[in-house]
Amino acid sequence: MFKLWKKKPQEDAARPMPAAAVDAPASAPAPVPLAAARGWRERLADSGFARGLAGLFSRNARLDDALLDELETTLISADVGVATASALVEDLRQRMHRREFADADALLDALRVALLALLAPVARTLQPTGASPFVVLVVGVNGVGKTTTIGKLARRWRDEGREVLLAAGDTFRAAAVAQLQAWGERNQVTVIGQGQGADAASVIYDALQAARARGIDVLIADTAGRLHTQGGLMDELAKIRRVLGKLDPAAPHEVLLVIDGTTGQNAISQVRLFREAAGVSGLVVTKLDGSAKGGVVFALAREFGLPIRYVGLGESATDLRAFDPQAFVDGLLPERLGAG
Ligand SMILES: Nc1nc2c(ncn2[C@@H]2O[C@H](COP(=O)(O)OP(=O)(O)OP(=O)(O)O)[C@@H](O)[C@H]2O)c(=O)[nH]1
Ligand SMILES: [Mg+2]
Repeated sequence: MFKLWKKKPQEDAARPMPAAAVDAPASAPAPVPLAAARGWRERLADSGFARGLAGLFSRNARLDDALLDELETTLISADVGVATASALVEDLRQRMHRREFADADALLDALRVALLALLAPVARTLQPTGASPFVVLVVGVNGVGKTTTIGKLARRWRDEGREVLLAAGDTFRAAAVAQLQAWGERNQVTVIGQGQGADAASVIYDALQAARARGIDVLIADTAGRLHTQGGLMDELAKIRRVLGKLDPAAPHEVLLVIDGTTGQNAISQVRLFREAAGVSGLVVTKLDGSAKGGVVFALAREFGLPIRYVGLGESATDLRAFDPQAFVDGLLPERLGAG
């Protein structure tokens, strides 16, 4: 969906820029209820993790060292990371040798418990309360799903009865403002922007002032995608933080780093560098539906312990889920083996 906003530089240049503040029309179509969203297992079934494990256990359900060797390889190829995969499998191997598992089903259960234990410390949901407005700054490398995530968050929080305002802090591309505006219109949420070439920090500062004046509950600020290796652009994030701090020393109350679930181990260096430059307080892992391998979530959990706030399981408004380790792990692992 929303391919309209895929990057087309020639069109960007020609697109007229919106006025300073664009109020959404009241006649937008009624939203689909969040309850209509499809299940985690269905969305995660194509991931490298789910396919790898399903294949492994259906081929080789005998409990032996070969199964554990293959399990380790499968976890590593699903982006879990060498250190995490080895630690998980070594523990299972010792327990197998102590005859703790009656069969491969019992091993699968133990793997499920171990994976859940890895995720438990990072399953901390985001409640945009305790400040008014609660300011969320969204950062990340190019194309990871920042703007889409903001659209989905706006929808979620508006559905919860909060007043939401969006700041079009991606001033690099003309289409970036229009893309945010489209999400705003769809969800009856106002977008504050100044258009291409404006100073991102000043757009977001203005938006915070407007949010205060209007009694807004949550302000979500978009930013341009940037490579974590681009020092100058990373400095811009520090400037945005400083400028917001002039209006509210506690703002931003949350800095969400969006990670593309298909990036693999590069996600680790993204978190490291964005955390230094922008003080990341939570992660969103997108695109876990489709071709993602899925294992990077475990690598991130083990490496950083940063809360994983949400995961993206598709492109539409209802496809952003509060991170639920149980649903996630159950979606990745095969169901019991006995039946098959
Ligand atoms: N399948 C899938 N696609 C997603 C998800 N989240 C975002 N996308 C798609 O990823 C593409 C890029 O999303 P954007 O939201 O524009 O990404 P961005 O980080 O704002 O990009 P820049 O502003 O250019 O840095 C779009 O086609 C989105 O529809 C997801 O959870 N699943
Ligand atoms: Mg964007």
